[in-house]
Amino acid sequence: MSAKPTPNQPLVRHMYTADPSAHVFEGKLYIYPSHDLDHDGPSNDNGDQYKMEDYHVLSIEDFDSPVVDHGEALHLKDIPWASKQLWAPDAAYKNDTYYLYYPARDHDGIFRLGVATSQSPAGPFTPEPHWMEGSFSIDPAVFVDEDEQAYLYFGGLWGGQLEKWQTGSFEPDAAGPQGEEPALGPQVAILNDDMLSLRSAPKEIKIVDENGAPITAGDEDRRYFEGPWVHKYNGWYYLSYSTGTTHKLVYAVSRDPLGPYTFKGTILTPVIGWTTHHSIVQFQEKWYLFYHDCSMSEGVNHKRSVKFTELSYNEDGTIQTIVYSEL
Ligand code: FUB
Repeated sequence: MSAKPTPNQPLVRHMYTADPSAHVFEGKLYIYPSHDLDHDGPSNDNGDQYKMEDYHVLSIEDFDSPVVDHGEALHLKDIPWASKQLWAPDAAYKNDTYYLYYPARDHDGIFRLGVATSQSPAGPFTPEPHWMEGSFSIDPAVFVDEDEQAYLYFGGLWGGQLEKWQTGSFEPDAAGPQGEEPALGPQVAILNDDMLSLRSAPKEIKIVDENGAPITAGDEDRRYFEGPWVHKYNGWYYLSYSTGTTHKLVYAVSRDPLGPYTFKGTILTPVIGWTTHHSIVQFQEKWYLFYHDCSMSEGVNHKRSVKFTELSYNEDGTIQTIVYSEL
């Protein structure tokens, strides 16, 4: 048990948590974060500092009750195909089953996406023996639409290896596009009804500006880096993500879950810490942004803490920018 959930304060203080994916299941708010570990190992652009080995599921019944840590929901040692780095997960519900989606490096050091199942949103989760065929890179986010069709969004640059898959196979030395070239978008795949496999090969999502021109690789304030999240509001699909090097959470909108998406603006200005990663959820009539920062560790990049804050829309459907320094 932890203290009551307080906006813009660490959700829990007994461990470091990051990359929160929040969902309402069975009337409660469930949060699926990464679990940051402390260590003295290297810190680099390859993400070696993010050494996570397990997942804990957190839940909030209401804002007057303590946050519950449901304990270890899945551990690296129980996943036959994975060697290290259980990075940002997500969860979904369908077929009377809860699904936990997660990235990890396989035994060749290549990031893949795995899935595990449970009868409870709190886990524990039983992993499938192999990664999801056709998957690669990191940061899975699953959106189940009103018609029950599920979509898997994923992908992250640099340590997340997205730029190494531009030919359709893994090219260890491949660099991403530069300057005026179109930036790489996240990937999307339609999931089969079993929620365990991809119906179609993943496709890149196009993100364009207000004139329909692709966001370019050099446009680091707007280009996709990692951490996709899709939610629906008033019939529009909102794709939000981290810009990586400029440390913003931004969003783009579309009438089609597969895109193209038109860039709209900034959701959250840079937090303390290099990474910024989020989810957006409606709970008890209000909308919330779950995010993380490194305030509890006074700026140590791999010791992060999940927080939440209220999120508001303008009448025209745009999201009001949240200024981190004012929180
Ligand atoms: O937590 C490890 C990685 O850092 C995530 O997968 C990225 O989104 C970034 O938050």
